[in-house]
Amino acid sequence: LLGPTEDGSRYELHSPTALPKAGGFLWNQRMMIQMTCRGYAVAQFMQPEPAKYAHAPNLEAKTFMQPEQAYYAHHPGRFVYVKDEETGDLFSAPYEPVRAPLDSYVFSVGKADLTWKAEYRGIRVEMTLVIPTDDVAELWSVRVINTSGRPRRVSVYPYFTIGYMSWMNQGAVYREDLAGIVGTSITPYQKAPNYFKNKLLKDKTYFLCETAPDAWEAMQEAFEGEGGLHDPSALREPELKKGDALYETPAAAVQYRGVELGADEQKEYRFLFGPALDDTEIRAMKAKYLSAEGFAKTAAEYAAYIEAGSGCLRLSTPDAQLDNLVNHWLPRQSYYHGDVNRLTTDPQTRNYMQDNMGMSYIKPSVARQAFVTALSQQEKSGAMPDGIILVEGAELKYINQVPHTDHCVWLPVALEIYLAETGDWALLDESIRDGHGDTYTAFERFSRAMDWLLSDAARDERGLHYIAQGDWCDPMNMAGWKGKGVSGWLTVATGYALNLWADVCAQHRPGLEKTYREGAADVNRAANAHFWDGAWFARGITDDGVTFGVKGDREGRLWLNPQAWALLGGAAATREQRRSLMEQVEAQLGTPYGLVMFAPPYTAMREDVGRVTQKYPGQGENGSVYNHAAVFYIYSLYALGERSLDDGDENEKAEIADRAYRYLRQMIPGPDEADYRQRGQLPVYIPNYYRGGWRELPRTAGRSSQLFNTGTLSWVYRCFIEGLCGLRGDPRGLRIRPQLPSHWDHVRVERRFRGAVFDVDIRRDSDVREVTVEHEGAVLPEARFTEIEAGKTYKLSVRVP
Ligand code: CEZ
Repeated sequence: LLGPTEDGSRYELHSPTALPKAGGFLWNQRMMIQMTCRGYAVAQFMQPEPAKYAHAPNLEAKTFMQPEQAYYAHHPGRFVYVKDEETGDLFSAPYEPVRAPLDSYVFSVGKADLTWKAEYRGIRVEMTLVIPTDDVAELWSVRVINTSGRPRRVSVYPYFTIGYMSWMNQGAVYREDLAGIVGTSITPYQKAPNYFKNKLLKDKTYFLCETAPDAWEAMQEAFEGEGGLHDPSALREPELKKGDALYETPAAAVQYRGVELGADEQKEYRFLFGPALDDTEIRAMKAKYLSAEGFAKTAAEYAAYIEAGSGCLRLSTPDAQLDNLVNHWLPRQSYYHGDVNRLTTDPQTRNYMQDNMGMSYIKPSVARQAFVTALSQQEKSGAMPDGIILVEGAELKYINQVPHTDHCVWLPVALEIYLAETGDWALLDESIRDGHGDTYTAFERFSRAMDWLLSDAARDERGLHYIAQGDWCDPMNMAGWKGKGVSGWLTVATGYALNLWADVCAQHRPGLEKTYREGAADVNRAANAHFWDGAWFARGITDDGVTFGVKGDREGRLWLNPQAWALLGGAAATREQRRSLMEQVEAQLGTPYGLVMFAPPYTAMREDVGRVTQKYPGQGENGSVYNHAAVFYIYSLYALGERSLDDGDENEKAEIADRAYRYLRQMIPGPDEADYRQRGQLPVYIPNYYRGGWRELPRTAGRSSQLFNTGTLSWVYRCFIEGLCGLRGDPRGLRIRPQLPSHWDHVRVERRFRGAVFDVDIRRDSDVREVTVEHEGAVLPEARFTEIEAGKTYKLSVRVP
């Protein structure tokens, strides 16, 4: 059904129906396109706000990318119809809209391209999509191959949707001079000032052909006729009518008529599809890209761009499928997040910090700049704003108009990774000026953010953290909207942030460590006094003083985040607490598809918790396997495992490492076929959630959201690098503390770190009592490699008990 190619660099799916929503995505800093195995597309580009050049057939609301995107016959897509001129037989590649029963089919996701092969009765169509590194366009090659062993005569009709461009003005015509169809529109607006804002928008959509077609149709309705998209009327005529669209929905359909193909002969076509301001731009794009050389050059450049984000870890473990994800796809997805910030101009502050935190492993200079950018937007109070503006003049949209109280927490969290990876402590001495005209060093700004978390603005008289209209959980918008409700998660997370900051102070400004250490202790004391519910930590206390996420709750009884961050930040101070909450998490939140974010899911609105309770049970934040929350917990296990490595309790260590690994493995689709079918997704990215409700709604449990925008990545990558492989930087060098699952005896790792390469061979050895590291025949005095020289390769042999 599916599997990686031999060198692991691609994933191939052999059915268009088994995982109908499975897809892949390509991006650059200006655009993103997600395409399904069946030929549907969601593409957007920045100008500077996200916009579309292929639209739905009706007016679309502007929103962020949706999970479990619904596709329908007229959904934007890229298709090629083929008609046998002798028999009238029709099929389409990749699969939609005709849905003919193909004789063979392959959808192949590469890191820098997507390809499809669809064969029907001796004719094979191969489609390849590549995008440029620094322009908005789709480069399509279409090859039509006669595999039937006898001469054939076919008509080939690429059909690319342009869709409903505008209710003010839209149309399309074929342009001889460009050899292609150009759709023209005016982005609808009503306020006069918007005329000036919109003037330079790319309101044209072009579909250009390298080989001029014999005929075309630019009007969607004329193409489809009464036959419907699965059997368009226009294809029942010998030739397309060369029609135009005059305030009618545009489409780009062209015909290569009566193409003669000898046995084994093939024809190759190239097309360019994208948005433009005017003819000059279209002509320039055509000259630059639409040729065999242009395509080859673009593909090579784009592959090099993707390669630059290949990360710092190559794993070779007993689990080949896992290696495949870690070595090929995880850094790629993380790179996407860090390099384009989910194609928004105002990322949520916590997303911005976490997406960039993954860049510490991939392109640390980007992460560094993100700290500077974020800190330059710090408020006078020391608080961090809802949303970081990345483009001058951009507006705070959607969720950024709702007050959330957790943004400061993410600063030291992201900093910890950055410093561990780079050792770039000089960042803390950078002077950063903000919009109010104040200048502080980065160090001072971090301190001010931590001071804010400890201030009365952030905490109530009990020392608990206000939640306002949400914390990490965006839709938990009514637990504290009257100004009193507090967050259990944010309180224990603040304990973590303060402890992390105290660690930084210990290195950088030792005199300040005590303040933050005491602050953390105070926060953790308050958390224990008010949130510990006997066996786990509660999720919060509402405006009316009702504690929720507690054993008495029928729904939303146990939430993962407070447990994870209580482990990280030290609120779960005793061994009994830790054992208890770990057991409860396992028992109440465990499913074959990973840990759900809480259980049981809500089935009705709780007005004192908020709209999270209104989401469909098991979907999104309402108790799905929300991978971001799951990975916090997994990371907290690795962090705990590291601590217990120091304590030296062998059984506990093994148990924690096994749990962490199991939860991590469950985050990846496969490897058995039933699991792939249930999740419906290829293991080329980690989605933001899999459906929960494993007990309540088993039919849909495990189903992937197909949404690859998620804060999960940085943390998953970190879990592999620092947790499982135990190769984490510190001020003195590289510490080595692997936490392998107990059924693994041997792992080989290539780890890039501070300019050097570590070739690490990790083996279990019943003779050793602690991690032992050998370099060039000598055992290191401790499990840490110091005095690293950039450019060097070090071979380490590591033995673990
Ligand atoms: O968005 C994410 C946010 O981007 O939800 C996370 C949050 O931590 C991230 O910052 C958990 O709430 O508004 C909504 O209901 C949306 O569902 C968002 O909460 C959610 C979506 O996954 C975005 O695609």
